[in-house]
Amino acid sequence: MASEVSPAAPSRPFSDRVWANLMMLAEYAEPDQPGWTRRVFSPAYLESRQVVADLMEATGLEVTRDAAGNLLGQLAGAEPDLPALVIGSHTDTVAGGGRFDGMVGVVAAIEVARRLRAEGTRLRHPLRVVDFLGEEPNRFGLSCLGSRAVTGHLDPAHLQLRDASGLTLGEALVGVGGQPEAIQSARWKANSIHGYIELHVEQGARLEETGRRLGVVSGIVGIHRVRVELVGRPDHAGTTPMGSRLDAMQAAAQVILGIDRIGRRQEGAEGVATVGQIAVEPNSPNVVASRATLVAELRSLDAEWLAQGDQQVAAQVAQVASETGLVGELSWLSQEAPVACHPTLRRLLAQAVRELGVDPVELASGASHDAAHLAGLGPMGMLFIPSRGGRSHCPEEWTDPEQVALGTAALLRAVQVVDRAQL
Ligand code: HGY
Ligand code: MN
Ligand code: MN
Repeated sequence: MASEVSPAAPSRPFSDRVWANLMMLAEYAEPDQPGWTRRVFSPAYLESRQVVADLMEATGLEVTRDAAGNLLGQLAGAEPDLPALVIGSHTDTVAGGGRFDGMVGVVAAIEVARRLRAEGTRLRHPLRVVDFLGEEPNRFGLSCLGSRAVTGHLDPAHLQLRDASGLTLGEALVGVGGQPEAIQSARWKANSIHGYIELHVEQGARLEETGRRLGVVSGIVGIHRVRVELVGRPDHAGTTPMGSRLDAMQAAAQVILGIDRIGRRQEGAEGVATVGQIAVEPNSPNVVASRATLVAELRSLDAEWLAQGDQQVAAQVAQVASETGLVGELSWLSQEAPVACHPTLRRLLAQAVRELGVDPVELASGASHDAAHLAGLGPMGMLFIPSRGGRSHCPEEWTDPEQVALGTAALLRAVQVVDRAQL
């Protein structure tokens, strides 16, 4: 792990500096985890965020941390009474994650602020650069912590969520400089932003497949996450006849296949369904499993598809429980609706991209983002740069340096265009 802060020197060319900062940030990884893991609340995350704060400060931004642990850097505008134009993303990763998902948006946003200052360009609106706390799912079962908080949707009840060790989310927040008792102070007033623009890697292969270099996002999928508990009975795996078992592992296998089928149904609208997490007890080769806990998620751009999916998951679990004699329980961890990007902002982002001599493509996002929450506060738009092979949430996640540089240039142009626009 890197031990000292080394913001890349201001004299470096624009593209080199963004890349250098990205690679420098990647050094702050959890040593005992695969890939470039830097999960929210980990020591590596804490260290890396100090680096981000130092980068913001070195750029001349006024740096603050709010009660939700968000890191904010503000650049004054020429008309200080105008609402802020907000840019940013997140710097936490999934376990075994990569170096680009989230980080590109934060590092590029800082670079945009640096460029504006270096060129002596003063925006009309204040520019707010944000590194939102914990966008990825975490051990408390709630993602997008920081962006939920600024929209007022991180509730006292959420702060009582516990991890496996019994620690509450509120207690964990204290560890990253948050103040759970003052969580509502992190909330931004309605209509207090001019707009929000997030640059992100696509995490899919559309750009690469169509040979396009920049994408303007049309909308972001909704995600419904549900925890399924299947409770059976522990028994000796050698002496208990097959017909006398209450086997939670076997029931879990049926539920997993059932949820996969739900994702494969294509009735007009499309979606995906995934069981990406499972824990079994006692997790021993010679004991029939007594309990299985799965977390499944459904994603779609279609709210109706998601609503039907919820019902089908519930029916699936009920059927498996009744056929196997186990107890099956469901609890929805989150039900986020699909979100459309702001039409005017979409048009302006496309215009900004064209001004760079690049033809943008419009595409939907199958990944979710802090932007989906920010849409509740004002106009929201996103720019995508390519992900090699469409790979993401894995160590191989990759975007070429020139693509990162082009994305940063597009973000800068977009900020300048949107600053002057009436949204
Ligand atoms: O899960 C997502 O879509 C995002 O990468 N956090
Ligand atoms: Mn992600
Ligand atoms: Mn992300």
